[in-house]
Amino acid sequence: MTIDVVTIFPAMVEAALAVGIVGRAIERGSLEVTVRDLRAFTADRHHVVDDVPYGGGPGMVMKPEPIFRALDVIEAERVGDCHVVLTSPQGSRFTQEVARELGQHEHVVVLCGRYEGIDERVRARVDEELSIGDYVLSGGELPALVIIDAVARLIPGVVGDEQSVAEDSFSRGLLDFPHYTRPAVVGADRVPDVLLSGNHAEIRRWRKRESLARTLARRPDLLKTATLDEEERRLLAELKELKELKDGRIAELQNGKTGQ
Ligand code: 4FV
Repeated sequence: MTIDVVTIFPAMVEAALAVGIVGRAIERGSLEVTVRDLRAFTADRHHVVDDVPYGGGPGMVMKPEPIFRALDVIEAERVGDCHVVLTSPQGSRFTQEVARELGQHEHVVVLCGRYEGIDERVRARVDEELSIGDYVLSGGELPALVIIDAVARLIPGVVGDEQSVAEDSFSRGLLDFPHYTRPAVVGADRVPDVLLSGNHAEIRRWRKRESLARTLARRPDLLKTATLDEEERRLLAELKELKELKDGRIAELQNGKTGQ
């Protein structure tokens, strides 16, 4: 898989891609990432990439021609279909599922916006617009790095232990279970005994239960789409019952307090 990143801050992107799991994946050739400086595709001696907005208003807009030239060069270089992604708050939400789908493409190009955004005519060359969340950043580079990191982790061999990818949060649509490491005791905090038991069946069951409990408490929306096995469905039913009991008890106490 190749990923081309088009940005006016190549050093920012290169720095993040030089370290960690993604950095190692690129070193090993599991993933080829090429960072393109948008200014290299300008035709004027000041390498201008932005201009004032038609219709007035604050800020600047990214000019279309340098982006078109960059896409022309990249698409000419890459044999086969290039899937062009624009990172912007107007995009559809980036998720683990989208990361999986993006990983199916041979060539992905990520356009990083800056200023108020890009000239609307560029969108005719964009296959997919992605947002990493409902907030406004100063540039599309961080979203591009988020996307590259999530996609890279799904490439076989990039994350040391495949199992950990398979068990990753969201890979099965649930929040992750709690993790512990040495020492077993910190102050008054002990690691749950089950994790020290060596009983792997019990440990797996405990992790499933914790993952479900955390998802039920923090992201019940995820339970609608999560793929649960028989044991998880049973555990979830128990947890929901417990939760109803607890909520019922809390309501009683509150009514008791207000004397209703
Ligand atoms: C963004 C987001 C984001 C908007 C204007 C770049 C900035 C600037 N991209 N998810 N949230 N982009 O805020 O993807 O051009």
